[in-house]
Parts: sequence; structure tokens; C-alpha cells
Amino acid sequence: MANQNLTSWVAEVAKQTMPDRVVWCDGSEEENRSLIEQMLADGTLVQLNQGRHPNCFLHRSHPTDVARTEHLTYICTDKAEDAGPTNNWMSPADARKNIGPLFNGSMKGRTMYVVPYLMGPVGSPSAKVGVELTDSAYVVANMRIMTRMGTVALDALGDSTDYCRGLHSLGDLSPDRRAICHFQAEKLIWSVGSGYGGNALLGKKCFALRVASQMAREQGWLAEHMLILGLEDPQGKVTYICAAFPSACGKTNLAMLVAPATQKGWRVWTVGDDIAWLRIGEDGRLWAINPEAGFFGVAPGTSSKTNSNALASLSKNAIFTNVAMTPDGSPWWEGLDGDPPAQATDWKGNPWTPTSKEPAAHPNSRFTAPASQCPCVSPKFNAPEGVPISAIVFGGRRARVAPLVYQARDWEHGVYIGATMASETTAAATGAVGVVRRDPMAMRPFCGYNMGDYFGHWLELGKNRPNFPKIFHVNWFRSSPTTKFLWPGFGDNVRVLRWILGRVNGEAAGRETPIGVLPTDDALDISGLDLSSEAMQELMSIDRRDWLEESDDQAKFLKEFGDHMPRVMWEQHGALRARLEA
Ligand code: O2Y
Ligand code: MN
Repeated sequence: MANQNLTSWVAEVAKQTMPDRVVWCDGSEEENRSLIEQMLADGTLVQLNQGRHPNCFLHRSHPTDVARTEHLTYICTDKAEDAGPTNNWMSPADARKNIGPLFNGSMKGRTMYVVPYLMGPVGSPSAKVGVELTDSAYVVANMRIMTRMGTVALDALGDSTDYCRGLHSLGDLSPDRRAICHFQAEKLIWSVGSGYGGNALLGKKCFALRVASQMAREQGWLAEHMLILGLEDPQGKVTYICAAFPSACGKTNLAMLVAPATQKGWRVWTVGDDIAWLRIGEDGRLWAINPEAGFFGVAPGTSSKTNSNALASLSKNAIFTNVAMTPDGSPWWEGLDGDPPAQATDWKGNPWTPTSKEPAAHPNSRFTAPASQCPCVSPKFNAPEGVPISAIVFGGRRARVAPLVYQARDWEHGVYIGATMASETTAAATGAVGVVRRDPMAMRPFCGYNMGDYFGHWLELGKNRPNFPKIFHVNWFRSSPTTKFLWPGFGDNVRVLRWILGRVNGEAAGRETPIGVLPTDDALDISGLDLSSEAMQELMSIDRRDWLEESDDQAKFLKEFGDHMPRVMWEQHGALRARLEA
């Protein structure tokens, strides 16, 4: 029996959007094959070399539709202050009046696909159902990779009304008629005018972060923009770590890290590369699931050197968006192994050679690939109970100020570190280089409510929880006047993870500093690295003047939230100042 609530909503939307056909997706192989054939025929997809890249296809998005559009993304709550200063706000009434009409007849001449999907492993108490109605077959094919899609989700839903509704229409793809609205009280998402990534695959940032963060607040859990990895020691014991980094900080690379040969017996297992849902277990620990089933990774810079596991993950059954194509039908992007091809077709479909002024692949070009294809996918990837988290790592890209690694003094201090996290912008992300942007817990674009209240939720959840994870901060990007990056990064980051693990187990040495606990001089294994003692000292240095300035800037940020900022955060700020001034 079809779910009555769902069938009524589908009928209501069809009446407004007027599609030629409504198709309920079951997620089967046959259904996917026929969608792919249809998209190859109508030009939505380009076939890649099926010998070298089995079942892989290329999509070129509209040239004005190549990234998430934060300025057109709204949190729709009755009161503006419930969205807070980091979100764009629109009242639900205004959204219905101003954005609603963009859906009128928007699916005429198109098919409306009903896409039921499950976020989280089948049978998990943490998993949640969403349903996306979309007029984009490309979205359906991507959702099939990124979520557990189709019958499995309808089975999980049964006749419940507890699901997140998402309505997506390509509209006319004009940026002037593009908006993404989150009606938080109703768990309803509207997205119109974009077919790209996080704007259109509504299970990802819209549901799993913006809507879910609001649900998590109400229900006593956390929906976070975090990777989840398992760190295996030489004895075979695996400890799980979550980490939150803003864009362009190597999150996917850390999630799939390959330890160098010198770190014998250490390895990383990937549970997730982008989103974690965390619940308190009966043992008082935080348990994490990855709500997603695939990776929507950035292609440029991905190579066998930077991330061989990502490269292996996308070797088959992958959809590429806005990458270049070589004459033999292989996907290509800047930073891929080997020399650039002598000629290629760029992301817009134009001829390209290495002398062309523009990059061949768009800097935000992407691959969508099933997580099951990742060589280091965790055996716990589908575990309904998830994995117990021992450490939470925050990080940012800072040329100065933040040392390579430090540990928070306690949970409240850790929440302060997460709340005041910042990263310097890169050319690829914004055009302006080196501007410090506060991005609390890497959730600035994704927290679906006032972030002052969000910090309060974190503080409340961790109260009197001795088994909660320890909190750390890392910075892989420290530089000096003579050296761009002092730390080698990539696989060698496992050395830092090992110190973190040592701290969790009470085994690694640390020294108290005004900002937290840093490794003692020989606590970090740097054997075999070409790292001078000066460089190491710089990596671990804390400049008091820099930090006083930093804490002033942190205070400016905290103030933006007015009465919503918990008193504890100000106490943490005062305590930091006092330690710096002592
Ligand atoms: O969602 C997009 O369109 C690109 S941004 C993105 C994609 C995958 C994972 N994370 C992000 C992000 O901005 O955090
Ligand atoms: Mn992300």
C-alpha cells in the first residue's frame, strides 16, 4: 500500500508543476540503465570510454550553475533571529509568495521523478527517510549513488509521515530565478533554478545538514559537517575520529589517507568524507553514522599522489560533472597524474590545449562515486549502530597563528575552539586569497538555525559526559617567510592522528599552553621527515601578539550572536585572554 501522506503530496506538487509524467523511482539497475540511455540520447550525459571507465559518464552543467549558491540559500522560520546572523532568512509566508510561483508549471514537458531515499545504513536507528521530487534525471542518477534510494527507502518509511520533503525543479536555470528554501518547521525543502550538487541533490547539504541540524537540536543529537575515519594501529585496533574542516582544507584526502611506508602498520578506514550524524549511545559515548552512500568529491587536484583511494573509487560507475575529456574519452582535470593531454574538450565542451588561458576542468568540477568502491571503505560503513567516536578534530587553513595540532582542555573549551574556527580563503574557493573567514565547526553555510543556539546545543549535549570524545585542532597549512607549507601533509598527517590517539589513550605527552595542550618536543613521530628543528619549532609556536589579535577577532564574531551566544562561550573567551595575558 502506498503511503497516503506521500501520494497526496506528490499529487499536490504535480498539480502545481504540471509535469507530462510522474515516475516513482525504485532504485533498480534497470531503471538506472534506462535513465542513462535517455540522458545519453538527449545530451544530458556524454559517454566516456567504456573500456577504460566502465559505466562512467560526463555531465556539463549550465555555465552559470557550477557551485552551491550560498547567497540564494534561505532558512525560512517565523522569526529572523531563529536563522541567526550567518544565514539568509526569509519568512515562510514570503517564500510561498515569492518563490512558490517559480514552481507553477515548471515541469511542463518534463518528467517528475519521485525519489525516495534513505540517509544512513539500512536498519540504523539513526537513519532517516527523505523524498525528493525532481524534474532532473541527472539528479536521480546522482541520488542513486549518494543515498540508499528507491524501494529500500519506501520500505523504511512504511506509512509514517516522518520524512523530509524536497521539491526540486530546474526551472529555467536562470540565476535570477534561483533559490533554495528550508522550511524548518515542516522539514520541507524547495530548490529551483539549479541542477548542481548541493543545490539539487537535496539529501546532502539541505537535508543531512540544514534540516537535520534543526531536528538534531530538537531530538538531542548532532548533524555535523564532518568526515569519519577509523585509525588502525599496528596491533589491528581501530579507533574512530570525526573531523570538521572548511572547504579546500583536504577533508576528503584525510578521510582516505594512505600512511607512508615509514608508518608501518598504521592505516585509515573511511566511514565518511563529508557528513556525520552523531548520537549518544547507551555507553555514554558519541556514535556516528555517515548518512551518505557515496562521495561528491572535487576532481581538480585528485591524483594517485594526493588521493589514490579517491581515484580508485571513481574508476567505474561514476558520474563526472564539468571535468574535461581527452580525445579517447577519458575524464581529465588539472592535477591528475601525468602530463596534460595535447588536446582535450574543456568543461564547456570547447576545444582545449595546454596553451589555453582557461583551465580545462572547472575548478569545482566533481565526481560522484559509490563509497563501496573505495579501497579503504570501512568494514563498519553499513553498520546500523555506527562507530564510537574517540576524538573530534577541528581544523582550518592558517598561514600563521594556529600551530600544527593542539588539544582542548575540556569539552567546553573544545566547543569554544570549534565555535571560533577560521580558515583563510583560497583562489579556487572565492577569488580573494588569504582572507580569514570564521567558519564555526565548518558549519557556517550548513547550520539550519541560529549558531549561538547551536553552540548552546553542543555545550548541553556534552555536559557531564566523561565518555565523550576529546577535542583537537589541526592546521596543515602553517607557513614561514621562506617556506609555503612547513608540514608535508597528506599521508604524513597520520603522525598527527597518532598523537591524537595517544592523547585519547593517555599515552602521548603534552604541554599546557595558553591555547591548549601541544605535543612535547619529542611526542610527535617525525622520524624520516625532511623537517628542520626550526621548521618544527615554527609549526608548534604560539605567538602571544598574534593570539591576542586573534582573540579580539573571535570576540567580534561571538558578539554578532547577541543574546543567543551562551555565557559559557564568553567565559571561555575571558579565560583564554587571561591565560594569554598571564
Ligand atoms: O555541493 C556542492 O555543490 C559543492 S560543495 C561540496 C560538495 C561536496 C561536499 N562538500 C561540499 C562543501 O562545500 O562543503
Ligand atoms: Mn562538505
